[in-house]
Amino acid sequence: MKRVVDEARVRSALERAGQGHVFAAWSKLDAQARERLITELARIDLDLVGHLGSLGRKALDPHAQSERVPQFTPPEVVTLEASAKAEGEMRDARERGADLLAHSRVGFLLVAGGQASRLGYEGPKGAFPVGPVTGRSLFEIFARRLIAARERYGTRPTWYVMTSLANDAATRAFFADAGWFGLHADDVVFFAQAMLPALDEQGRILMADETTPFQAPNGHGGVLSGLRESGALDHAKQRGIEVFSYFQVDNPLARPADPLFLGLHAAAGAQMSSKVVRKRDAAEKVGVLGQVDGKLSCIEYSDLPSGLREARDPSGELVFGAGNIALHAIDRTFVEELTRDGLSLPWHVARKSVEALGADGRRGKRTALKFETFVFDALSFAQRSVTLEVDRAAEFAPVKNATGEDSPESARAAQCALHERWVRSAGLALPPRHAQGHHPVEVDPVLAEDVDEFLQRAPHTPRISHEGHFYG
Ligand code: UD2
Repeated sequence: MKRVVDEARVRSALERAGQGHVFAAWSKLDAQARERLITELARIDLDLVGHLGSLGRKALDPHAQSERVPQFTPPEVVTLEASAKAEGEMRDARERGADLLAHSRVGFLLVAGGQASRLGYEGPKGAFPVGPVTGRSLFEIFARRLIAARERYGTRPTWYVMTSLANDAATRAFFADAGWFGLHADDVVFFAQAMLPALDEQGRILMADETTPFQAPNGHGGVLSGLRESGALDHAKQRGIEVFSYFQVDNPLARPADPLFLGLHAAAGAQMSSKVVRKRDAAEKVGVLGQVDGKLSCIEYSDLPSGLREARDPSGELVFGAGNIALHAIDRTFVEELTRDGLSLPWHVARKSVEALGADGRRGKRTALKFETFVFDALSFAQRSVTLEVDRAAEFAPVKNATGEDSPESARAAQCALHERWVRSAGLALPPRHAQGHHPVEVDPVLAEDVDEFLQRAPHTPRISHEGHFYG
């Protein structure tokens, strides 16, 4: 009885919203399939869908594009040169960051809800094997970095892992099978980000099949509301966490327990800070940090006018060269403020080709509009922020594509190149070069996270295998 009432309510709401087509197959469905469809549809926020539909139409309409080009200015960056000069200041910041880590004031926040479509990998992206000698997964490498923090600072790291509906169960199972990589199960907190229906070019809900609306994760900006809605934000507060160290699942060189960055952020009284690397060249497709109409933002590659993209300062450096590597320090209280009355980050629309039902009811390639919010859009709400430039070779080797640039192969080569330098500095022997040109060496983060630690920590006898030399 109850379901019939719900069905009538859901149906009339969808019809009023101009979305009645989702019932196209109704007469062919059995009772169970009808139940499934109604349950799925009842979850959709139709006001939001209406809003996104009009945003989508605007994004597709060439006449509706913004008439005014915003004012772009470069950000203030703590550069590598400046940090070398201000040695005392950096030492103080490092101590402050170490103190935060030692008192378990830092929560590690990984976003792993993406769909890894460019990589073309079936499982959760974090399960992808990327350790050049050990074949360790991205998740395991990150876990080793948290264990390194536990050992260095005598702390108890809490790790928040954002998944999405598509990979939540597989991610949890991967961690459980691996015994949480040596962390306490209690200290790893999973939460799934929200999903949103994808729309066609007319703003109608796309159907993946006759009973399932096509859904996609709501972007990494969903981490902020996800923290609150899942209870993870309260959990962090109860644990005395003051700042989240945010990182993305695709970068095996990400160093979420970096005392310098965390200390600079805290010393500046910042709400949200970022690490950047100097862009390889003007054409590199990463977002850059910059001021947009006086507000700090990350400017996506396609949004920066080409003249500014190429512009260089008198020393020959790119004016907009602070490439975003998606490592942020975000205060817990800042997340609380931002999400208190419902978060309103701007929506970004992407046009993608997906397998879905067409107006004829047949499955095939369809154009979908997907809607996402981006975490870095929260930067413009921060009163204070630190932008720290770091060495790309030491901190950024993302796995994005199946081959070529930013692929598993380039990420493995970058890890080897970094560790090769440490091994050379210690005057140790290297294994023969790999067919791809690098010496296959890998250093466990628990042994060393930089060259100084590598030089300090003995003994240095690698485990030698067919795959290369492993120091751990
Ligand atoms: C991102 C940045 C780019 C640059 C680059 C550095 C955006 C839009 N662009 O490019 O400026 O900084 O990274 O590596 O971010 N994710 C979720 N849920 C989602 C979508 C993504 O958890 O709904 C995660 C995903 O699992 C991954 C990360 O966010 O860890 C990056 O997502 P992406 O691959 O869409 O971003 P990308 O590579 O286009």
